[in-house]
Amino acid sequence: MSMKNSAASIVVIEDNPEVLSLLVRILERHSYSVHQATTVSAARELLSREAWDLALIDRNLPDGDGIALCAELRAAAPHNYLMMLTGDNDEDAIVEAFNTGADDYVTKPFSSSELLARIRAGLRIVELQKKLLAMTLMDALTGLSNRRAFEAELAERFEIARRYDRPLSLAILDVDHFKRINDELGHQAGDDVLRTIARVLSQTTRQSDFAARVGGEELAVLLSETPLFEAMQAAEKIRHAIAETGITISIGVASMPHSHFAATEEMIASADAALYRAKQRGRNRVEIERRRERFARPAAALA
Ligand code: GH3
Ligand code: MG
Ligand code: MG
Ligand code: MG
Repeated sequence: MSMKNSAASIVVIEDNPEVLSLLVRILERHSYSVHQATTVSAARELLSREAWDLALIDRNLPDGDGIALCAELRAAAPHNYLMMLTGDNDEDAIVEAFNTGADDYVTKPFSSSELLARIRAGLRIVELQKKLLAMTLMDALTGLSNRRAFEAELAERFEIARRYDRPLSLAILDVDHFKRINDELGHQAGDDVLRTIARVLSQTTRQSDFAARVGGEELAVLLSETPLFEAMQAAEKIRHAIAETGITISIGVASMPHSHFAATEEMIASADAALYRAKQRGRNRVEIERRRERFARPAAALA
């Protein structure tokens, strides 16, 4: 999402047609993307459907109170900016609005230049919050997603794959003898290697794949709509592309519906076990999980 004025999305919730068209005109003239609703229920529907940054909310609406809507939106959209714009300038109403979730409160009649200045100030906060949120999901060294982002993404994709019975694969990558690289060339060179691997990984994976740095020298790729055989081919392509740079990695792959995983932890454990085998069998190779049946075999049969 762009941080520019031109792309900021503002929702105007106002039942008075004159006020509504005036607001829309002012905002559009300042290049905001504007959506409008004239009732609480239409606003609810619109705000859950559209991506938006800031809402301008009237108090007296035909089917409800804008302050109550404000409280509702605060819970659903903690990072968006909520501005009351109402003729009600009663002190108790103002305090109530702020207490239940409003970020600003402007009374009618309003000055359009002051309103626009308040909107710009509000959008600065929205921007900052977006940047902070992005930082909590990004790995600073490589620019890839971090472990926290990976866990959230895996949970979401795993749920979708299970619910709709779609294939999903997970590849876990680990740099071979990385300790040696650090010991012989220094920690800085080690960091450069990780950045190179991240770049190659981004270049060799699809837009719909999700790559992350999940540990010191461990990375993971989620491949949606990708069954085991295709995931192996993708992993082999990644392994080969990285080997071309002079460093090697080992990869473990787990896949559903090839295996039945009850939870994401099982899927990770399976890819980890495959990775461990890849290391044991000489490194610079891809190994797949052993198939997991829906029912575990008796312990004796495993020995
Ligand atoms: P293997 O092939 O079995 O994976 O051997 P390895 O040496 O890669 O594995 P090991 O787990 O023994 O060592 C991983 C090393 O990765 C340990 C640590 O020095 C290094 N490492 C972890 N995170 C970072 C990092 O952010 N930067 C750098 N430069 N090194 C890191
Ligand atoms: Mg009204
Ligand atoms: Mg490791
Ligand atoms: Mg390693």
